[in-house]
Amino acid sequence: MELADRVLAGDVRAVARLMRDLDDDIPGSREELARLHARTGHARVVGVTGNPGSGKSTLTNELIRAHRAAGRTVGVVAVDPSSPFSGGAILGDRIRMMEHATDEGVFIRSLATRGALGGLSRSTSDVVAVLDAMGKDVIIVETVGVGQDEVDIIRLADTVVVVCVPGLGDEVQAIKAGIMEIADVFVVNKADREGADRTVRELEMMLHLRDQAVARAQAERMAHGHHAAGMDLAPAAASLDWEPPIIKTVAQRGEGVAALLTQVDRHHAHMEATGGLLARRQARARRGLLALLQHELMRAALHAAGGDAGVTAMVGRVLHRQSDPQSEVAAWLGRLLRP
Ligand SMILES: Nc1nc2c(ncn2[C@@H]2O[C@H](COP(=O)(O)OP(=O)(O)OP(=O)(O)O)[C@@H](O)[C@H]2O)c(=O)[nH]1
Ligand SMILES: [Mg+2]
Repeated sequence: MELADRVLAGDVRAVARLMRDLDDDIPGSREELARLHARTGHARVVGVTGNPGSGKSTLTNELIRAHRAAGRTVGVVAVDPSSPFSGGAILGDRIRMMEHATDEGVFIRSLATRGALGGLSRSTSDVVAVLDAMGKDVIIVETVGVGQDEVDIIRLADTVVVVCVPGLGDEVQAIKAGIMEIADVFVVNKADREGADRTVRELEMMLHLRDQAVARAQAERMAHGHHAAGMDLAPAAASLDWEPPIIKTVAQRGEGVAALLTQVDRHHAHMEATGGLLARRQARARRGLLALLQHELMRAALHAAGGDAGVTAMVGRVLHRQSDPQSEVAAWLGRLLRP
């Protein structure tokens, strides 16, 4: 039986093998993934993001438990960027999620940063696709919310949960930039600590400012009749028809997790009813297509250049003024398009 068929049959060893092959870019693994595509699109993808140590893994562990109690199967992708703050996170995640290791309804996969972060975003979407195809009802993607690359990863999700902790006004400021616009549900975890209510109020205030900014931007777009270009990669603007709820949790004790799950489910139902889910998945498919095209183009281009040695030869010619970059690239494109 082909690997893809074994994945569809729920064979966990085949699943692990395909994920590894995709990661290592083993020839044939992309074709296996392509064969799975028709069987994907059923899982709900939930992103859990927030600063290092905010309790994402502890919360994910509790979410797994709650989903399992509701009879849903769960896949988890824990993305560990090469952040100096989260050293050893993967080991920690393993330990924290150990209780689910023997549960057939749960599959957990950690991804470490290797090479470019753009690659990590592709690996993450590959893993999500495999988990989806093997029939997992819910897929949780845990990633540290710091840079643009992590924002790209979290945009794989249908629902984004942003985890904050009390007592860090600066932290709330820091998440404002990229993550704020993509948050569907806020969690103030470690609510057993002082200042949780103040953090809730700060978030409420920021949401209010955000609403005003979104309304202004929408009015401006209307006034200018602006339409997104076909290759536009910008995220869909936050919508005003969903007010992100703020949930206090003590993940360590499982407190507030039921309320969180209720809000995540409510968001999903809202997205389905309003067409937001389709729009988000459309944007995701577009990004995926373009990212794959870029990847394959670069691979083909490198091949057409004769590999690294060919590129080095071009660099030499440009460096020693025997040629210019424009002519080199024109000739290179010629070899790529008309081999
Ligand atoms: N007091 C308190 N501590 C918590 C709570 N939730 C998690 N922790 C602790 O916070 C620490 C970090 O928790 P993790 O779940 O590993 O946090 P994380 O966000 O996954 O961390 P990274 O993946 O390294 O970014 C651990 O020591 C947890 O036991 C909580 O509700 N209250
Ligand atoms: Mg973690």
